[in-house]
Amino acid sequence: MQSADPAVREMLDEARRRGVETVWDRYAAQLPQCGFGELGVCCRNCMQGPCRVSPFDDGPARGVCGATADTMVARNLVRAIAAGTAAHSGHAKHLAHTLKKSVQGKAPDYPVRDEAKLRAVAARQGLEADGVPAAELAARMAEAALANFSEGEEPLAWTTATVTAGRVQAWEKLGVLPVGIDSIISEIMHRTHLGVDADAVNLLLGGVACAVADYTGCHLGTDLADILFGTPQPVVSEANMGVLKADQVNIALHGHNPVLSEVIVQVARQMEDEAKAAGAAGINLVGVCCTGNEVLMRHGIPPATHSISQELPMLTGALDAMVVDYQCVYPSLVGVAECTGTKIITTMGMARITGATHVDFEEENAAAGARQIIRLAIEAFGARRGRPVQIPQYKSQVVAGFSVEAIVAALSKLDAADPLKPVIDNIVAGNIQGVCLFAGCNNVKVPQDENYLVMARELAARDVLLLATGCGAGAYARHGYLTPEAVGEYAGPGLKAVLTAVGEANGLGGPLPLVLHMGSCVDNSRAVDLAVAVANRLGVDTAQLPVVASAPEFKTEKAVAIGTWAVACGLPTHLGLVPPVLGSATVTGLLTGGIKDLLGGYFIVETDPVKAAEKLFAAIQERRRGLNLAT
Ligand code: SF4
Ligand code: MSK
Repeated sequence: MQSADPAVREMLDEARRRGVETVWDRYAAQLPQCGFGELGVCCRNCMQGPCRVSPFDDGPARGVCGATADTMVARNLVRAIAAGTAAHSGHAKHLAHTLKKSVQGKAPDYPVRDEAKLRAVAARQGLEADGVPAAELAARMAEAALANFSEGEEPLAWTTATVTAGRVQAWEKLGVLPVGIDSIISEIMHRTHLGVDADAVNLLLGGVACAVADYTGCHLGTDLADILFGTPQPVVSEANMGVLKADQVNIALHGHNPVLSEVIVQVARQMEDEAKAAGAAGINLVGVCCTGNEVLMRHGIPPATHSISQELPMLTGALDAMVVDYQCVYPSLVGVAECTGTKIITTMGMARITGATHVDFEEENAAAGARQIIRLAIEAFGARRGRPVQIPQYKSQVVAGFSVEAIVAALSKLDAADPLKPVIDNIVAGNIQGVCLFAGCNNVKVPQDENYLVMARELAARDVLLLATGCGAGAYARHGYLTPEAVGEYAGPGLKAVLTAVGEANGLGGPLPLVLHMGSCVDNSRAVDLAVAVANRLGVDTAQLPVVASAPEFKTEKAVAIGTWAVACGLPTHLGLVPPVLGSATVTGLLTGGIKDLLGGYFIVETDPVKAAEKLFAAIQERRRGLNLAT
């Protein structure tokens, strides 16, 4: 099975029928993939290479410069963390510059939409806010945010203000508190250059420091997006390819950064008449990947698909345009679009694809750029009239929008004075055994969504509260797990009672959804906020909580960075694929064992989703015992 999603399977049949190549075909063409690469024991870090080290005793044990398998594996891993950090923090920096342009009057389409969040973040970051007008405070916020990127003398303000005191101490002791996001990325590139750091343990500690910077970038990304565009609140929508509408101009918003997609959402509403004049019934925006998550969370825009199936909505014949910003956008989209008539529109100068239509998007002229993009889609709609359309009739109800603010507001209906008390009481009583955050992507090496679904069912039945972000949340959206109905099907009695009590206190007449959708990849920071709030309320560190994380189908370097900072935050963190580290027993041993003594968190590598759920539940039980809670 290539995918657990029936809409994806239907479109894969269509792709085969029409001879359209997809990610699964290209993966098959790559097999067998390089064994050295899979083990992490190849190196191209200088022009004397590429070098590879034999994992057995039948070949060279060192690269030309003398680098061992340990050095190569560690260097490769921490370079991946640096790349992931560059991506997340590049996204955050983009938002900081947008906020700065907004307050300078250079970006009129970006008012501060959430002054309450602006003031809350200012208070947390120690910015003087009393009596300061919102515009002035936003200017200070943009500067304070940007100050996290260059190299300072102190640990990053956004790091130390958002985690427990215990984490700050643990990271300080290990020397992994970064003093600049860009500077640690740069340092990693330096120390992984030929002839610099050749000690695997030291390299990995550098990787942890960079991952802490990645966490910081993610948190900045979430905070700034909320300030500019609003903090998500629960929203009802639908998900899967059945959300496409044959008689409308269908536009997919794909990538990560909401800077462009937010304006497209606003402008599309104003251009309905133009679409109707072209013969369409209206404009239908849909999401793909994390840009899709951003607009789902804030506007209820329905996601069509995620990650590895991103090529397939085009096969319906109904997708007029796919507008992309950056990250996780497959260059293959252009080839598929040639067969289907979809316009692929790139929008960022640093992320172009040969053969795509490029509209250079600038915050200064955001609405005009959005109009230009939507007009291209309306033109494509005109060109597709008369062509056959096959939209898979699959879609699921979705309840999303669970920011921490929204969760606390929902809980406050049970206890207005102490909103976290109901959660804590239920964790103590064992009605909620623990919490699992599902993060990460789909990966073509795993049947799409399958690991997510199996693990959610296994853990929910054991009364584990489930949170999700990124394409993991997308998987749950498409399969109906973000619904109250899924609680009845899969939740254990304790979890069901808690979700029902909160739902009913909020007038829903039933439970909250089985899985709480917290947002995009950067919004994993929201889950940390929740864990930190609970830890602080209990007077413990996050490394003691019965909270675990899982990336069952991870793919990107960003996911490697997130997994590493989840471990740094003290969480047992599951990986559903084997990362390229097995070529070094030292690195493998440290990541899955030794690091626990240093950080509390550690990696659990398990490709079988049933066993993975068992191992995560065992980790939750261990934490419960540590807190003297009943197991
Ligand atoms: Fe080979 Fe060393 Fe150069 Fe890597 S850095 S390619 S191991 S010589
Ligand atoms: S989009 S990073 S495939 S979650 Fe955030 Fe999805 Fe992973 Fe990209």
